Amino acid sequence: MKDRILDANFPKTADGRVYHLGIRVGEVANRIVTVGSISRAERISRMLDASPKLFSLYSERGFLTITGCYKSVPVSIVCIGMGGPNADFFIREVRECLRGDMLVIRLGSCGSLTDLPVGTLVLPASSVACTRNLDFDFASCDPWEVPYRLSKPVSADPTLHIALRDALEATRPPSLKYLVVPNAVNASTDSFYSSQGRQTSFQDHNASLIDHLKAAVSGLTTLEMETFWIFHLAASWRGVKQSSSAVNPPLATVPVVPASSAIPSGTSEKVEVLLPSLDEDTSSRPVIRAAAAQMV
Ligand code: R1P
Repeated sequence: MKDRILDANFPKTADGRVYHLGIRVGEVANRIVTVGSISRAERISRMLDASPKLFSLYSERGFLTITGCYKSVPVSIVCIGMGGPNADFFIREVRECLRGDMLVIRLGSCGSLTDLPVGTLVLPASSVACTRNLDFDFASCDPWEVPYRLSKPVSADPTLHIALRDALEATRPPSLKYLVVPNAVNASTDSFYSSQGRQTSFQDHNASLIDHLKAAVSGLTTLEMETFWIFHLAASWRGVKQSSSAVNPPLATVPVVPASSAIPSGTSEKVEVLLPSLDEDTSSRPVIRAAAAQMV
């Protein structure tokens, strides 16, 4: 990667590549499935059309972008690893490489706070963030601060949430045992350990955290580490007006593969998410639409 930085606000290489994902305009599609692991990305990418040849770039910062077509509709699979900071790199840098609408579905694994069976596919309609309060004195226990903070909820894009729900319900074969649970509430955390209530050798003051979360957030179903930040950035993008070159294909079609190792191999399903054209009026402001499907 050439490393001449042209703009300190949005660093790119001299040949126009964003600095961490390593991609540039033309290498990522408006419709994106984002995942956390390389093997999941590669497994999904095997469902893409044989032609045209897939574009694949594994950046030196560990992001993998695979772009191709599914039933002739351009789709990218982007592996972002784990956590809010990586989600932030992903949303901002992909947005910089696109014109028109950006549609993101995160397909990930999660912890369950209810008695849903392993293998259930949960679709959060909203997410809160549960984060470690760095002003709390974790060594001596601070009477003036709480150890964890809970944000207000941010919603998934309702159009994409409903399209994903309907597509999953319509294509789920009866032989598959897993449930699809829409309209759930998710909590994204800033640690797999402390802010998810795990007891380790650190003084995390989190023994009652899960009970507190369940009492404080009605409908809370899942815990993971990225969805809140994706929803939050989608909702806060200010957008720009774009020219008539920013026309999207009328349908979004994505393959979905169960993410959990609890799902027997060979049960992958292709799920078509059909959306109305979101940007037919090209004078309208483009949007970022984000939804998530998480396998318990
Ligand atoms: C932690 O093991 C990781 O698993 C979950 C969490 O959000 C976190 O990223 O999601 P993925 O399986 O999608 O990575």
